Amino acid sequence: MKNIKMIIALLCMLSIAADVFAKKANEILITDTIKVSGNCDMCKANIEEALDIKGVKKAEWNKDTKILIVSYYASKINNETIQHKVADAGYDTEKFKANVAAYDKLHACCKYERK
Ligand SMILES: [Cu+2]
Repeated sequence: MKNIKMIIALLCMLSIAADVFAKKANEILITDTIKVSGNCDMCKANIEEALDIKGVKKAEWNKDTKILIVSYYASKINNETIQHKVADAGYDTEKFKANVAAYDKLHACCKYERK
C-alpha cells in the first residue's frame, strides 16, 4: 500500500515536470524587424542594451540599414513594449518617438536627425 502511494506520488510529480517542460517547448518565439533611427556603433550598443531585458532572446541593430531584428517570447513581451524600451533609450522607432530627455543625453555622434 505504501509503495502504491509512493508510485502515485512519483507519477504526479513526473506529470507536473512534463507539464512545465511542455510549456517551455510551446513558448512562441517571434522575430520582428523594426526600423530604428540611429547613427553609429554607440547607438547599436545603446539600442541592444536597452533590449537586454526579460523576454527578449536576441536583438541586433544594423547601423547601415537602421533595421533592428529582435527575437522575443510572445508570452513575456510584445513588439509595442520593445519599441517603447528603444524609444525610452532615446531612439525613434516606427511607432514611438524617442524620449526627449533621453535623446538630449545621447552622445553628440549619436544625435541622429529627427524627422
Ligand atoms: Cu551613435
